[in-house]
Amino acid sequence: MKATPYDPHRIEDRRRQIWEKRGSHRTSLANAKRPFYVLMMFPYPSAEGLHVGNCFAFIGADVYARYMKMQGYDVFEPMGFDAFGIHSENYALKVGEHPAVVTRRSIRNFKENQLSRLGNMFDWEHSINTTDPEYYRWTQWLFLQFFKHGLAERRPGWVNWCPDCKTVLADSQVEDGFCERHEETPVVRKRLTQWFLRITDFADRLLTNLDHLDWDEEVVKVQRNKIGKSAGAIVMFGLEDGTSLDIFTTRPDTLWGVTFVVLSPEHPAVEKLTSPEQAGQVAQYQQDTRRQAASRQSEEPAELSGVFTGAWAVNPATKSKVPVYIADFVLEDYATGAIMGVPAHDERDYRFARAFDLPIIEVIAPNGVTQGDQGYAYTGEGLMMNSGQFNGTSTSESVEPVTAWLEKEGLGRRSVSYALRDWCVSRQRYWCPPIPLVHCDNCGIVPVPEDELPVLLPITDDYIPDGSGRSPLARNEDWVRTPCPQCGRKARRETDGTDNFLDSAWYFLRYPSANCHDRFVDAGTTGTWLPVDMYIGGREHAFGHLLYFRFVTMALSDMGHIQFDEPCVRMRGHGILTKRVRPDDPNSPRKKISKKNGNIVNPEEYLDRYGADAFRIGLMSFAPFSRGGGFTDRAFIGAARFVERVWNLSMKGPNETQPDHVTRLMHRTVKTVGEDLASLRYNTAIAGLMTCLNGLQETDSRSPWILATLAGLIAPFAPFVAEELWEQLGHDGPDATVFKERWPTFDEALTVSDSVVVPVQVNGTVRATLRVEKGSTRGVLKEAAFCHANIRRHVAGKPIAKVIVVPDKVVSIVVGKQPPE
Ligand code: ANZ
Ligand code: ZN
Ligand code: ZN
Repeated sequence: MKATPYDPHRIEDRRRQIWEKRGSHRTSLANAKRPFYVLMMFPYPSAEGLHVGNCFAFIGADVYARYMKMQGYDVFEPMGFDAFGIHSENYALKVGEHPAVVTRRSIRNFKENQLSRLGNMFDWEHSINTTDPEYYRWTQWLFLQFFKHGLAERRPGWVNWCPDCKTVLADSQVEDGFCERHEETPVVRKRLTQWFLRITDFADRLLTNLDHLDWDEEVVKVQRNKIGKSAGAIVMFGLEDGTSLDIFTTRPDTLWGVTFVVLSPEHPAVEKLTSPEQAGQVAQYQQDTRRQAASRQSEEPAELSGVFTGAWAVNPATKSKVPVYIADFVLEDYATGAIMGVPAHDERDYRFARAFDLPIIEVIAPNGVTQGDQGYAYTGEGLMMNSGQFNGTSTSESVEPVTAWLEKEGLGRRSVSYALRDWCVSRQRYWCPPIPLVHCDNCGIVPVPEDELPVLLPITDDYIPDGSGRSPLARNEDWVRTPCPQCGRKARRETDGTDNFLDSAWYFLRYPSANCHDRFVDAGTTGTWLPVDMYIGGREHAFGHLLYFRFVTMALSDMGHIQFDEPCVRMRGHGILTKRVRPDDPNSPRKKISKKNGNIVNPEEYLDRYGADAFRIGLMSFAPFSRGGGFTDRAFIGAARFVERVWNLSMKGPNETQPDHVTRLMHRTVKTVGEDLASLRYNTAIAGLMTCLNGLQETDSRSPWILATLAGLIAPFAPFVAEELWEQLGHDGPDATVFKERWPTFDEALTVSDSVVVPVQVNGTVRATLRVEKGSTRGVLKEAAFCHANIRRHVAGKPIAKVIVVPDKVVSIVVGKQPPE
């Protein structure tokens, strides 16, 4: 064997060619015995190129995929491009190029110059691009299935509107009331006719299924919160005109303490209720609150505002009349959009009552003793009082009997509310798949026949949004005018497109069927490969994408198109990378790596300098993969050194050296690194590999088994070098690869280190005993002896005359007399 110095680029180019030639990363989907689908969140192909955060996520997912492959699974690791949407479009508008042109160029750059260099097992034969008509044809088909099953509906609704994007935003694109892309631009609420997908129909199932999913805990927590299930009752408050108001409460047991009612400013009953004297003020207030950002959903204003409507409602329990207000802290689209005010026991209601000088009636008494007005609401437990036949009932068991009583008396009913809102999927932008519907004066809304899909997005230069609330496509008369598919008369196309979250809500279904042209998925392939076995991605998508794709899966399953109702068995979130804004200044704060923070990292630079293997190890070694952490150049220098040392040791070729303690070290490393890989603890795995390498180098242990095991251990992280070393070890057949069922095995009995007890003497007297690994060197023993507290005490201040170490037997220290002061 000819020893060559470590040259990452030569090694990686050669290996890449071999993989390419052999089709090593092409999964034979039809012949898989142990299918294992590893999915990672596909990127939007930005013009800036691949972000180092993407690299971190993709490499972390690939390390896992490669480990599973070495366990004997047929691993499918696809990659694609989420190329529709506002990101790509806004960039195109900025540089004045057509989005299609920009997108095509960005995808090519991502794929050819960047993704292909990471060393991932991407199966490019099963790639997708959401802007490809072959793909969005099925996105449109999907929309039609929802439409045909009554799960897509067009109705007016309050939507988040970014005046800069000039379009509707999804809730997940609004951050604290500002547009995620325009951080200076407050999102306004607009009432527009939009297309909604009825995700709320699935709220309960989306929630209960979470109990059985092996998903990232934090993501599950966010989903639970955002679905926000609340059990309570709807209470009917009578109005003067004989009708009644439905009010949702989680505390029907506080009904006797209600002293006012508040409606949201947009509540449909407001017009009818408002007295002529109050009409002016009410209208003014409605206008003022409408102009405010959607942020009122997230923050509680310090000052509560509101206006009296002039109307009164009847408390069904006490029959007393209470005033009806409107106020913007009551959300129009939550529960019934109306609340009953219980100032004695709800903090917000208390502040409202004090602001508007409304009575406060105590109905819950801690220990049965009334409190009087203490300057705040009593929200704790207690006994009901001033509540008729319920007096003395403990709050821990009061909700149920009060609800039963309301039902019996016909004054209310049990009810559950969800915080989850329907998904507004329509977008008034150009760069999205057109909704495949036609508006006909004669027939109403008519779907485009499925065999006429896709409705192609016309390639035109007239794509700039005008802020009218309508898509630029609406100006394209040639495109809009179309005969009605049903009656053939003149009709008009729907001009809204769909949210790009719809593209990404089903992409995982399409990868295995990427080459299936007559159906949205091939049933057989889908049966073999889905649901996804492991999904790795950012937790910031917990509420958006990760909920939508569960919903779409559930709906398709109910329609009978697929046989499972959850998209993936396991999901793990990864952390984010941070970096000092000024790398040379240790006081400079660490921030998420992003263009905005001015601490961008160009992955190509690192790939050029260190090669992909070291880039991968460096990226995976900063911090726990699931947490993320600080990016430093040092990690890459260390990683490159490590790979080089592995290379050099192996290049010396095998010898006969394999001491017992090294055997144990290897077995232990195989075990712990395997466990770390299975749990995505990559940084710990790398630390373990480094310790192992030190042990091998110290003893120059290079038995054939050691070298083969080492190649296997590093393979998930450093696939290029691992394959080369594997070949050097004699596996040079046409299909030889370290990845095929080659994860090293270990013997549990050999994973525990063999230890011995070594006495430490000072001037002939045993002063301590050390438990050390058998075969520990003189240096290790000496250091351990001098670290021992008792030994330190006995030698303190005295000159050391002699230290004799007999490995595995004894450490003997001879000290002189303490020198006089
Ligand atoms: C009276 C009451 C007394 C309430 C009390 C609470 C404590 P969650 O848990 O979030 O479901 N509420 C109902 N609809 C609302 C809306 N559209 N906008 C704002 N607040 C609304 O909260 C349910 C409680 O939030 C309901 O119970 C109602 O106030 C208020 F001591 O009714 B409660
Ligand atoms: Zn915006
Ligand atoms: Zn018609």
